[in-house]
Amino acid sequence: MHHIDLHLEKDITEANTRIADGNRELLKRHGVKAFDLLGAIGSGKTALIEKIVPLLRARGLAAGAIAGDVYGDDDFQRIRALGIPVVNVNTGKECHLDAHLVEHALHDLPLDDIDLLFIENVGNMVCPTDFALGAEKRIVVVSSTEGDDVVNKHPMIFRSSHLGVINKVDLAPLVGADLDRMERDMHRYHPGMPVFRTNLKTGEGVTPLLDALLR
Ligand SMILES: Nc1nc2c(ncn2[C@@H]2O[C@H](COP(=O)(O)OP(=O)(O)O)[C@@H](O)[C@H]2O)c(=O)[nH]1
Ligand SMILES: [Mg+2]
Repeated sequence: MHHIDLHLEKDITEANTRIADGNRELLKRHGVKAFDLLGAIGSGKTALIEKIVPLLRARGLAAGAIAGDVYGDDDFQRIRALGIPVVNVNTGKECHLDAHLVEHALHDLPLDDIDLLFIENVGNMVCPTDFALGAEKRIVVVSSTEGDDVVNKHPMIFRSSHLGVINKVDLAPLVGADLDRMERDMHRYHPGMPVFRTNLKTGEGVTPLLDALLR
């Protein structure tokens, strides 16, 4: 990369970080705990929201969401069907959300009525890494069907996340994925990171993850 491109990139991420800090303060003022959901297309980010919201409700906690996608409102519709406040954000050509887009979405949400906010990022394991949104924690979701070498190929996203989810454990035998290898790779890139194994079709494994989110 050219010298000038590197400077431009640094300016953009620094401006983003300033806005993310503002988002973090806004969320804190309203008592909202926010999570940035990262992972490839189809890893199970929306399914995680679908399984977690009823469990939260049973504990008397209210959820909200921001659905980030390049185009369309498929995820937005699925999340809205859960009966929680949700805002759709289309990035157009960008492969990640940024703090500015999230700032706008936050203004359209009833923050005082929300305890936990899930920000579903655009499906991608590279682009979102450098763009903080102001969330308290990042959850990275991978699935067995992406191949058990998927973690090894994407060090940065695991270094910048706080919780790991290995999803589609039911399909691991069908695709021959070694889940232990995936977990080992996560811990190699991020020692000590809590890792949860889930089947988000059935909801298996979601309660321990939820307990970790609420800690
Ligand atoms: N068999 C199985 N399918 C799953 C599981 N989790 C998600 N899916 C399916 O995988 C597809 C992609 O899930 P989705 O939540 O939309 O992924 P996203 O793109 O990360 O939001 C959907 O058809 C889900 O029903 C799982 O644990 N097992
Ligand atoms: Mg989705």
